[in-house]
Amino acid sequence: MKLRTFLALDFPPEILRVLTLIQEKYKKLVPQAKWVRSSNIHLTLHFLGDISETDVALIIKELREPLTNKSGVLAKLGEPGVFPSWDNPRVLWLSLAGKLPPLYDLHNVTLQTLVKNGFTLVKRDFCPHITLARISAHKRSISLDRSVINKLVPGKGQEFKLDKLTLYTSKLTPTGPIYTKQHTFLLQ
Ligand code: 3AM
Repeated sequence: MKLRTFLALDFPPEILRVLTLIQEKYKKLVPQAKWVRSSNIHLTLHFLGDISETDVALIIKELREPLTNKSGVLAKLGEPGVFPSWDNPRVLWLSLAGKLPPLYDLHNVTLQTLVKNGFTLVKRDFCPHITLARISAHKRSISLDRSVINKLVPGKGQEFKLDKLTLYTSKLTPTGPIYTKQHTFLLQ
């Protein structure tokens, strides 16, 4: 059986609550969007696609050593953004702010381990983002006013630590994806 797999950083519960409040504010502006439920919010580092159970176990084994004593990421919530463009938004997200070099380091270290073990990854520049909502391609295209969306983000906010890196598998269902934690690596 193949497992749809990705590697992501988990947010502390207090930040998930802040993200839910931000989603509530946005809901009035973008009623047609599908909102990511708080238990499903994370920061994706790598999407591996469908891989075997043996490969899931191999990744957990191979990441253990490079992640030993790795620093977590001290971050703040950043600004809102969309993929692919404000004229045709499909994904509404928040960026991360703060001291981000450890985040890029984690991205690189995990990338090198995955590539060394023969995994194929989507070749995109790493654009760290927290997906808040998705607008289905079946829905009529809408345009979002960047300045209005920007106004709803609460100031700079508190600093928090991302110190849990989890290998997830994801089952797609008509009511949304079901994510299962396969293993969590604790960072310093
Ligand atoms: O919620 P985010 O954006 O952080 O977008 C998907 C999600 O990340 C991404 O993997 C995470 C868990 O589903 N994802 C899904 N399909 C993808 C693909 N084909 C993908 N990323 C790249 N390529």
